Amino acid sequence: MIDVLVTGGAGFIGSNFVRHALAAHPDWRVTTLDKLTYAGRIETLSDVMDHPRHAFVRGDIADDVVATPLVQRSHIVVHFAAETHVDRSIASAGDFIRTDMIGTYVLLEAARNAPHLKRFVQISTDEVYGSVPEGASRETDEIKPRNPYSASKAGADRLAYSYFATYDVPVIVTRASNNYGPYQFPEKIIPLFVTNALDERPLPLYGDGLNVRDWLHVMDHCRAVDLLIERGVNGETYNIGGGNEIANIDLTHRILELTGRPSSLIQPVKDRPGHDRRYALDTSKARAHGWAPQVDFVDGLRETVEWYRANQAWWRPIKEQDAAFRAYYASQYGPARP
Ligand code: NAD
Ligand code: TDX
Repeated sequence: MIDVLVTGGAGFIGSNFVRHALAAHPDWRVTTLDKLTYAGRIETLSDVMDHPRHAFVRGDIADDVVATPLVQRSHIVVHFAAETHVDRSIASAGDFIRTDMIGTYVLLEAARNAPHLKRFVQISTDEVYGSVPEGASRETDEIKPRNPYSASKAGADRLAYSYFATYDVPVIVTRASNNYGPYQFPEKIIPLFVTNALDERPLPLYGDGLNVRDWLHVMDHCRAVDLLIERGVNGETYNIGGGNEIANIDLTHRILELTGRPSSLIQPVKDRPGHDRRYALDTSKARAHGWAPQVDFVDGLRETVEWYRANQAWWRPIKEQDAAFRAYYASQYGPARP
């Protein structure tokens, strides 16, 4: 059996990866290590909690007593755990430094002495390149992160590389574009706007709405990571993008169409400070290894809206009963309607 440690497996992408891994690899034994912060939920993994090849450990990646033995018994580490929301990093950066940088350092230190380790996947982000006014970022481009989230991710991204260059830890780094799909926490634009639209609540669009993101279906991301575990080259970095660039205002109109709601729900609000205008990735390197996104954005967005419509039992408790979420929402957007 191959022992695979997935950090952050109770979050959005990590949970989709755990399900994918268990289904695609009968010889993988998967351990999820997750602190269950506000963004991690045990309900997100409910269908695999009793799976015979899956174990769940609640713990902090920055706690070496918990994290080190888990890394040291693994053949593969896929490191998703992070603080991930740009707006929260702007409000308060401390947890981003602690988890994204120090937590990654703890895992990498453990990886230095892991006897069976074949692969350490550092899940990074297209945000490390900073705003890209034109063209598409290549892996060799300079990194210019511009907010505390992307700066902490850039630190982790390069720290992981340094552990390859210095200590031969078998690291690959992946930089994905904006993900969408089931189980995304309802503070990111797509789940926030879909769930607000379903409830006929305002959609708070930042600035002029012309910022562009490149959307990648979460399962296309999971398939890319899986393939690069097999075929990636240690020390290399791989961009993973969906090739679906769209301005936020156009995305918002599509969500309104799919939910059957009027454009009067759009509420222009103050812009995000330092708001990156555009991200875009050149993905030819990952494609040369045989990966290509499979999910068409029109279908993927429609299915995602349907998922949120059908799975209200997953997101309503967060939006309606979680005091911390409601406090965050009020501080970011003003008081929510009761
Ligand atoms: P998420 O916020 O949905 O999930 C993060 C998970 O990490 C949660 O389950 C949380 O409980 C856990 N976690 C946080 N701090 C932890 C700690 N100290 N110890 C253990 N667990 C901890 O995030 P996501 O959107 O699934 O992102 C996963 C990874 O992918 C992150 O590294 C993120 O930077 C990267 N990424 C995300 C996107 C995107 O569009 N969502 C795009 C590119 C890269
Ligand atoms: O209420 C909102 N209104 C709005 O206009 C929110 C939450 C967002 N936006 C805009 C800001 C961005 O231009 O939508 C765009 C997407 O915002 P987010 O969903 O917050 O994602 P982003 O900041 O692009 O970062 C995401 O992609 C890269 C993930 O959160 C990161 O973890 C990932 O690395």
